[in-house]
Amino acid sequence: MAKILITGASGQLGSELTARLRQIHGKSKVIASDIRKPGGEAADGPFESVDVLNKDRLAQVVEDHGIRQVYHLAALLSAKAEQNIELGWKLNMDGLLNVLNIAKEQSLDRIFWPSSIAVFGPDAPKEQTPQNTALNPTTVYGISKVAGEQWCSYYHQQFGVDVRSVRYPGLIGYKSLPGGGTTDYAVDIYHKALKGERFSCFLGPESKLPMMYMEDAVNATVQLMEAPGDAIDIRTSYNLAATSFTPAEIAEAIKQHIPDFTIEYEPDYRQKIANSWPDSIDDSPAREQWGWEPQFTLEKMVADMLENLAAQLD
Ligand code: AKB
Repeated sequence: MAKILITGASGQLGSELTARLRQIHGKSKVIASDIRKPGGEAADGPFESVDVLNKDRLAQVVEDHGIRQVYHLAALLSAKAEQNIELGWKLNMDGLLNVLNIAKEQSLDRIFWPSSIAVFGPDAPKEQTPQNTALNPTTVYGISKVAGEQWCSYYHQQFGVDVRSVRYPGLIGYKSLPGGGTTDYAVDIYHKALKGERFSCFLGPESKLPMMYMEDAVNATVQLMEAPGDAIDIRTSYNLAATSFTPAEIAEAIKQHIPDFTIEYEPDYRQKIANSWPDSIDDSPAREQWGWEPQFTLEKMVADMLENLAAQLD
């Protein structure tokens, strides 16, 4: 197996994907990179300190390690990008263009880049949002994801770069904390519940959003990257779905395990971002073209999350 580079490897998805790809391909084949060192399982293996905005350094690391595939995850998420729109745009756009140009220049085999449900804005249907519909995002993060999708498609068409992408919903896992997203509440809630603390939610009780357990997200990513090229019809990014729930629904599911758990609602600026996103997603092209099928419902995810997080916090 040719070598893999992961950018943003210290982040919520990066740390889990690094661990999984090392299990599959071997530790020495998967190089983690970030501006900060990874913790947990992802710390166990080769690491390079790389700022994706420094193209020369990134290109050098790719060349020095004989990298053939890049999982480019370094980005600013929706809430953080809204608070620093210039950095959000610069990191999310220039970082991606650096990776795409290196892929072109060094004829890399395959690139993975995450898009998001944030590509959709208020003009898109809220329920079962289809793959192709009005996008018109109202966040800088969403704008950067729409532009990024178009760049991926362009580099594929013009230069033959084999770039693949999914539009992740909110991701929920126990191994690492997210940072700067609008869906982060759905991870923080478990930490508070297990500590016996009251949880203050920054979204209102009825804010329904598409969500996914980390194991499903990692499986989808690996499945897409292993699919034969002729199965990949969409070179912008695939809709991807597992479950959808509101803060009130996840709180209720947690109460089935921790009856004393209490939640209060104090919506802040992130409410506006959540309001602009879909409630649920139609991911039929991913299911039909490369066999995507999620394993985790809300109830299954809550049970697994509480069990694993409790063991970790012991
Ligand atoms: C965020 O909340 O910004 C992310 C996302 C949905 O892309 N989790």
